[in-house]
Amino acid sequence: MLDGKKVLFSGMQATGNLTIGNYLGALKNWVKLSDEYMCFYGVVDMHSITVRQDPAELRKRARSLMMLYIAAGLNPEEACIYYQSHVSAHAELAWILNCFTYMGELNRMTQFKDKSAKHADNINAGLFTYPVLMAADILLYQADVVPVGIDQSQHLELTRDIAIRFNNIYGDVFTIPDIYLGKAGAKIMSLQDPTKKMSKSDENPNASIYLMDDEDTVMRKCKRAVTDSEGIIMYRDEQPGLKNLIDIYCACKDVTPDEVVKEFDGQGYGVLKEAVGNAVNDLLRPLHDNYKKLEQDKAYVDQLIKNNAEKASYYANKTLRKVQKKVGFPERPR
Ligand code: ATP
Ligand code: LTN
Repeated sequence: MLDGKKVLFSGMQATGNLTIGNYLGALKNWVKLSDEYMCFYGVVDMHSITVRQDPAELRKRARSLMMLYIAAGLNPEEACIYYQSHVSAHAELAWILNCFTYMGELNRMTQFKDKSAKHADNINAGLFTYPVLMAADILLYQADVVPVGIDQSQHLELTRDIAIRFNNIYGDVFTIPDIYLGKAGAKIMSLQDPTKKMSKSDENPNASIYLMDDEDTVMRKCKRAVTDSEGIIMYRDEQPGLKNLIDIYCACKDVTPDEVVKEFDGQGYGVLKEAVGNAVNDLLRPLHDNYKKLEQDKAYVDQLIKNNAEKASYYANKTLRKVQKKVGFPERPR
């Protein structure tokens, strides 16, 4: 709780172009929950450098991500949308929490295993302690709820464990956060390999629909999506490509898989693919319009960046000071 309101925290890395997986799994829920909570949304640029980045590109992507948050429907005057690197408390709390996290716990993280396999030439300590920085993000704001895709649930569990461990030693310092998973869209799969998660860092551009793809590209990618040779529209694990298309349709239209199967009963895959393409385009159209407007208004975005960094720092520092005191750091002279 902060100022008497329940708190929501979430964030995304400024790596690569956002996909509809990011949107349906995370952003869409952020927008939906915005009114109920006091919200903090980080552009987690400090997490991004766990994988080597081109500096100019990272700066550009971070700004673009911030604008996408707003274009997707978050109100930046209500929700605190900010760059993680502008709030130094994240790094400071992460250090402290590192001292309350075990190597064995971090060794079990599947994202670390996946990313170190993918970036074998750069298995850096930041990649290993990534989840601790994520725990710091969440715990700094005393978040009650964290809406993320299902792939982040292991990190959330670890965050809870660290917070509980800390509270057991020092008393009630941190709120123990709950994960929030949306009903549909928590795991959108690759269009080219439906056994793999759709990911913004996939090398095959046809595997993902990017939020900034134009309408023709979206339709083309949907039509080319890998399905199967059964030819019957059903929602089951044995037809993963089809299941994924139905999941995308459900998440876009807020309908259930049963309803979709009924709607397309007896029709070919082509009809469903086209309907999915249209559903995605309907969803992306307003986002594209809003994004274009924001691009024109540099001063407005700059001002938000400044104001929100101050707002986030204010709340983050409150928790940080409390933690520093608890662990025994000397008081700061006033
Ligand atoms: P990368 O490929 O760089 O690891 P990513 O596409 O997996 O990135 P993240 O930045 O790790 O995306 O995730 C941002 C948010 O989007 C997280 O809440 C994550 O759970 C969610 N998310 C990412 N991919 C998907 C997906 N395919 N389906 C549902 N949610 C997803
Ligand atoms: N690891 C997350 C991004 C992230 C995050 C967070 C999400 C960093 N800090 C705090 C929720 C809360 C990911 O999506 N890959």
